[in-house]
Amino acid sequence: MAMNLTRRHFLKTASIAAASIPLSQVVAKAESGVVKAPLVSPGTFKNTQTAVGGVCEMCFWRCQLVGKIRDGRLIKLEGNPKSIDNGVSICARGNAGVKMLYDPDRLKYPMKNVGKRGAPKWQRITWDEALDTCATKLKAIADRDGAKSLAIFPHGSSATYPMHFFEHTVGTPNVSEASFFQCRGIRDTAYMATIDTPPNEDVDMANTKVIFLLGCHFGENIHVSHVKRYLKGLENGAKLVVVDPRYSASAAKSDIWVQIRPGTDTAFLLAIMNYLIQNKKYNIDFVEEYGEGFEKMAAGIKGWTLEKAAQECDVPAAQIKEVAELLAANMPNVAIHPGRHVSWYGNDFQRQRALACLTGVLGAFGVPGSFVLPKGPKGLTKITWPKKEAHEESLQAMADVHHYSPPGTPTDLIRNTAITGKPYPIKGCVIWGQNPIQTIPNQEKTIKMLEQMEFVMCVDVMPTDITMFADILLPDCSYLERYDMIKTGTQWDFADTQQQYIAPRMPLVAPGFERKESIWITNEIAKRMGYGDKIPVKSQEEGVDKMLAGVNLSIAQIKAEDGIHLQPGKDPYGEMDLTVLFYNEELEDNGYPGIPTYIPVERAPAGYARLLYGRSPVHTFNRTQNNAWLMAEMDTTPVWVNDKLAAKLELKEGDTVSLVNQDGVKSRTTATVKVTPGIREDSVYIYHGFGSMNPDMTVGCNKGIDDTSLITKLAVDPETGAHGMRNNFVKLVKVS
Ligand SMILES: Nc1nc2c(c(=O)[nH]1)N[C@H]1C(S)=C(S)[C@@H](COP(=O)(O)OP(=O)(O)OC[C@H]3O[C@@H](n4cnc5c(=O)[nH]c(N)nc54)[C@H](O)[C@@H]3O)O[C@H]1N2
Ligand SMILES: Nc1nc2c(c(=O)[nH]1)N[C@H]1C(S)=C(S)[C@@H](COP(=O)(O)OP(=O)(O)OC[C@H]3O[C@@H](n4cnc5c(=O)[nH]c(N)nc54)[C@H](O)[C@@H]3O)O[C@H]1N2
Ligand code: SF4
Ligand SMILES: [Mo]
Repeated sequence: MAMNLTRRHFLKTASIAAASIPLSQVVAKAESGVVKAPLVSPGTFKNTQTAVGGVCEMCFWRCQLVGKIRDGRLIKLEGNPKSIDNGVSICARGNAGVKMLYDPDRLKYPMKNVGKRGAPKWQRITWDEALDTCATKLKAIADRDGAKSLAIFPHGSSATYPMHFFEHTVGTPNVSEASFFQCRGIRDTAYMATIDTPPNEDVDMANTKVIFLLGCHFGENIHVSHVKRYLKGLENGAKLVVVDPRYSASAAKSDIWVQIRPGTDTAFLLAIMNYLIQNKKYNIDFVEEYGEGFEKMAAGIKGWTLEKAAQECDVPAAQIKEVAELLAANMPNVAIHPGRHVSWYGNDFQRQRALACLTGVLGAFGVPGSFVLPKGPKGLTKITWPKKEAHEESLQAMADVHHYSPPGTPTDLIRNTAITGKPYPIKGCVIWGQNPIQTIPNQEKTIKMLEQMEFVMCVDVMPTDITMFADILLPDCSYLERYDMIKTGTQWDFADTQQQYIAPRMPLVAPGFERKESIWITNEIAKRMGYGDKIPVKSQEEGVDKMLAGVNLSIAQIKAEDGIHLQPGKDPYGEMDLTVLFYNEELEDNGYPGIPTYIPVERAPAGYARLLYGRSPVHTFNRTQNNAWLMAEMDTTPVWVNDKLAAKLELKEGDTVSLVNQDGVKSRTTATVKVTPGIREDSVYIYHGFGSMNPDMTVGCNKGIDDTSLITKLAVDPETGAHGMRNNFVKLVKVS
């Protein structure tokens, strides 16, 4: 019951986000942007024209761009001056999109693997042969064992259209998006179980009195308009609380840095709430009006004294009290950030519930500086594949053992089913814009799953670790070469929200070589599998136009408006339609704690340190590892080692080390030590995304250490089935 409600609501709200449905366009001859008079001074870029309508996808924030074009080539990217989101600013990765576009190692033609999976030998083939092979193999498997014998691993805007084809129309339930099961799915469903809406990251940092970050490290984690909000808040004098075992870029700017013992954050949050409640320093009016089950939670967390949490979290009780007092003094204008990458320890749903409850205890909803839900444009036409009845005997049913699973199927369930063949075989695999080797814990298991497949197809822009496992490898257009999803939103600082924006992605240059867009690829496979009559749109361009028609706009109109349509917006503040479930009975009915509850995790065994990882400011996961400009900035990850630990291990700054984890897995590559008091003694830290093994990445192969290779132990979050990745421990082995 709870599960159904949750899932239905999730899908309902997710469809708001699906206003940003990705669509790709058909032909290699896509129009190469709209060339107009320069919007901004070309400066030293002489003889250039400005193409508008770019939307970045070096990460998933989708900043709006213009491109400087000379002789048909893109030479520079800039923020679109018309943008009320990122404005003229883009980050290092956004800038380096030019290098990705023209990377000589990029995929250029359809290829067939005549070697082995994992040790490929590539042979160029025609699109016809590639599409025929993909369709024939996938259809044969589905005809024999049912659609449930196919799995799809999608990510990014080019993957949504094919994902809907395989999920809705072909009918496979085995769909696993990295953004849910390895990233923010837990956050979304935990907030839904508390306030019935997923949070996004729209917490109003620009206008707040206190910014509260738990494991978010802005400045290293970069989403331009979000970082602008954060910096504006700091400029305006907001106090900053950062809870992080590491002296992160945010910790460096903080007023209070809580150097917490990893995995214990829920205890910290419960102690803050308990202190506020016991001392009547919470938002009594708000709780009475909007809260449900408050007394039950208050009674249940009574044992969480400052002293008990101090011991568990290894931080001073006085510091926990200081944080609580700061929040109480400034409530309700406090910004409790909900986080984004929250799949940490397998106890994460409870921590996210605690964050949402803390927001409720402070009444920090709907007022300036608090949790707000900015009202963006509505009414874009949805484009989707027709739905087939779901299989009864499906993994989705198994996924419902995790009653608060985000949409799709937990990745590990797909892997287990594929490897054991139980309750059914999974023999065909489609990977579209995801790199499961680098981003899903336990590589050995992922490889086992791939090895037992009868057919694996992969659609990507670069040769990466996952593309080595494809039988057929197809070259996608990049985000700079295609029409695509529509980015919508409101003014970034909420100060002047009379404005909303609608910005569809338009190509800045024509696709090179034989690269094709995902709608074309999907439709050609669909026709060959016998679904030609179900195709919803013929091309990306047609799709974008159709979506825009819902709000009486068109591509032509948007081009005339320099790539971004602006319209009057709505006040983001004001009363919210809200109930805060401090105690959630449905959770309890499904066998989970009804109030937010701390579940301890294993500590590092003697001689080992916990492996922590996070964002590098100049890379996006693994996807930028072959980018020459970004690798010139940072081509390896240092290993952060606490100074006391380093002294014990006789390690010096700059020493070269390998890492060996608790299961004896040794990093394939090495990295150098950074000695610092800015990391706890029980942990080491590396940047995620390094250590690629594909030799076709001539810039990025074997640079730095791959964190995922050392994450062999998987923690499954019971409520969601998402994967905790920070329960692995490593030894440092000095390399002479
Ligand atoms: N160990 C570890 N694992 C993690 C994380 C971590 O910090 N550490 N972070 C987690 C998080 S928060 C997330 S969101 C996920 C991200 O997980 P992924 O999305 O798997 O991450 P990427 O490394 O970006 O891999 C994406 C793949 O898409 C390809 N690609 C890029 N652009 C396009 C395009 O336009 N079309 C197509 N078809 N392909 C394209 C890239 O070349 C790459 O092969 O990883 C999660 N996993
Ligand atoms: N430059 C850049 N920016 C990005 C991305 C990128 O790839 N590159 N990816 C984007 C995406 S998809 C996501 S999801 C976000 C992810 O960004 P975040 O949500 O900020 O997640 P991580 O980078 O994984 O966060 C790592 C931080 O958590 C801390 N930490 C580790 N263990 C614990 C713990 O037990 N408790 C606490 N309190 N802290 C802990 C680490 O020390 C580190 O500072 O970044 C987005 N922004
Ligand atoms: S934050 Fe940077 S990489 Fe991400 S979309 Fe914006 S400019 Fe691109
Ligand atoms: Mo993410």
